[in-house]
Amino acid sequence: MTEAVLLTETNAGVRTLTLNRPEKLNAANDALLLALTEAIAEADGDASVRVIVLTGSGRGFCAGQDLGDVSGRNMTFTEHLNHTYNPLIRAIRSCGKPVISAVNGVAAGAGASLALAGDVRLWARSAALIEIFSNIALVPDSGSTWFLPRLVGYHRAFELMALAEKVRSDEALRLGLCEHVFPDETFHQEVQAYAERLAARPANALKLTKQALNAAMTTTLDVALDREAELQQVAGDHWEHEEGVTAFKEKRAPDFRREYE
Ligand code: T3D
Repeated sequence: MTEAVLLTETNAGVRTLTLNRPEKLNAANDALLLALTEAIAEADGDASVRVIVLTGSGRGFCAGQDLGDVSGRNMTFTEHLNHTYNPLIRAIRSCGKPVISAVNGVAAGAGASLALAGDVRLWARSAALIEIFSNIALVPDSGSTWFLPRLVGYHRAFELMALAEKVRSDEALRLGLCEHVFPDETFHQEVQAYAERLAARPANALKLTKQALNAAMTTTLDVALDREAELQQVAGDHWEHEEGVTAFKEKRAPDFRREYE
C-alpha cells in the first residue's frame, strides 16, 4: 500500500519522495498522508540523507484531499486534520534537513499548502497553485492561512482564497510563492542539481538556520537576537565551522560532506 502511493528514491544524499496517485493528480488519501509523514521522519533520522525533495508523479503535484475518500469517513474534519495533514506539515517544518517542494504541476487545496511548506519552492513552468478550498465551501487548511499572508500580505491572500484564483508560475515567482521556475522538460534534473547544491552545504548550520528562522517567524527582535547568540555557539562548536574557516585560509572549497562519505 505504502509503496504504491509514495515512491522513494535516494541519489547523492537527496531523498526524493514522490506522491504517486497520478490518475487523481496525486489527491491525498490517508495512506498517502501517513506514508509521507513517516517518510519525512525516516529521512530526518537517516544520516546519509541531506536534503528531502517532495514532488508528484504525472502532470499534477497534489490536488489536495481526495474528495472520493471523504464520504463514510469515521472522523470529524478536526480529527482528520489533526490525524493527517497537521502532523505532515509539522514534520516538514520541524525536520532538521532542508525540504524542497518541487511543484511539477497543479497544487490545489492542501496540495497548495504542501507546495508552500517547503524550505525551498521550485516550480515547473506549467505548475499552478490554487487555494481552492472555497470552491467546496471549506476553509484553507494545512498551514495555508499561516504561509500565504506572510508571503503576499493579508489582502492578496484573502483574494486568492476567496476567489480560488489560479496562480501560474510567472506570477508565483513575482509574488514570492517560489524561488525558481524551471522548464517542464528538464524540471526533475534541475531539481536534483539544485538539491545537490544544498546537500553540499553544511548540514548542521542549515539545521540551526531553519530552527532559528522558524522560531523568528513568531517572535520579537529581542528574542530572536538571544536565540541567534545561543545557536551560534552550537554552530561554532561544530566541526563544520572549523572546516569552513580552515578551507578559507587554505584558499580551497570546504568539504562539509566528509563525515558521511
Ligand atoms: O480533512 C478534510 O477532509 C479537510 C481537508 C481538506 C483539504 C483539501 O485539500 S480541500 C480541497 C480538495 N481539492 C479540491 O477541491 C480540488 C479538486 N480538483 C480540481 O478542482 C481540479 O481537478 C484541478 C483544478 C485541481 C485540476 O483540474 P484539471 O482540469 O487539470 O484536472 P481534472 O480533469 O479536474 O482532474 C484529473 C483527474 O483527477 C479527474 O479524474 P477523472 O475524471 O480523469 O477520472 C479528477 O476527478 C481527479 N481529481 C482531481 N482532484 C481530485 C481528483 N479526484 C479526487 N479528489 C481530488 N481532489
